[in-house]
Amino acid sequence: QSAWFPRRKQDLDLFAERVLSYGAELDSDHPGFTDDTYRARRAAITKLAREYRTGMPLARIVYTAEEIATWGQVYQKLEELHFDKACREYQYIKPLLVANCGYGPDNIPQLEDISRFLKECTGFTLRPVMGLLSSRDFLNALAFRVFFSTQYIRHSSNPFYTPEPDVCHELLGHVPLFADPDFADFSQEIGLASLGASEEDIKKLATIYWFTVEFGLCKQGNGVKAFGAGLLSSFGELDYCLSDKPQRVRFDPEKAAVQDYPITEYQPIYFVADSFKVMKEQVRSYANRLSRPFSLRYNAYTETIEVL
Ligand code: H2B
Ligand code: FE
Repeated sequence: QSAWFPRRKQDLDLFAERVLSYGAELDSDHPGFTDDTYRARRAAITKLAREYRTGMPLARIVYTAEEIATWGQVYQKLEELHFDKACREYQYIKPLLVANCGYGPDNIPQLEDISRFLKECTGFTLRPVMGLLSSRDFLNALAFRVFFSTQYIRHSSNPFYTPEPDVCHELLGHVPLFADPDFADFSQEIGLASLGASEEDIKKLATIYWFTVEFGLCKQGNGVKAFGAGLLSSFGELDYCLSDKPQRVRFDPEKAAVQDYPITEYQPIYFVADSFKVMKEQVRSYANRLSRPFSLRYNAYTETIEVL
């Protein structure tokens, strides 16, 4: 039998402490580095993530007026942009999140409410995380339809910038599409492919994740719209990605898997998917071609991985 990987949803509890960066500690170039109140707040919220175990209700955070104001600024600015740049699936789901999960400019929604809603839509759930996980740990969770989400918000000094994921990125960028059945299937497909994968294949899958879940575009009618969370939660790049400046090519997992990309500037190249359904099939057959000495099946009743 090859390397260990999570077989049961509870196994994801083991990843909680394995954060690569940030979490409770902040780097010296972080906007909140010299703000002791912000650091204490982060420490309190990340402590709850560290203590979380599968099956527990997700802690409710009472956000401060300052935090809600930061959220409100981001929320309103993005809403204007989403109107003609976000894919139709996003536009369809957003009002459902307003109606069911407390989305709005004056309220930061609670992970618990979102997680329950997503569970009813597609079986996806959220769990809190302290900060960035390794690609392997992060992708492995998707096999169980679990998305690791941060629960703190960016520093108020710069509402339109964050060097790391925060609730604005997770809740406005990622969450809506996990309510879409094809997108959910697609995400789980990447997760299943990552279980017990070689380092080389993890890198490829993480790159596919980057060019789809984070920075993906898709065809829509005669046009092209954004569905990647990194785009949907970014003011500048959402405009830029659909302008005539970057290159746009049809999504092909073989190509996307080995495409170089910058992480601190706008992408020079984007991949355009035909649809979530097509993208899901493409990734499924790509994953089947990766070599692994076993095959897997997810048992949704027991929430376990069966190794065949
Ligand atoms: N960890 C966390 N907490 N959130 C992410 O969005 C994330 C991560 N993305 N680890 C991963 C890495 C992504 O960049 C790919 C899969 O490497
Ligand atoms: Fe993200």
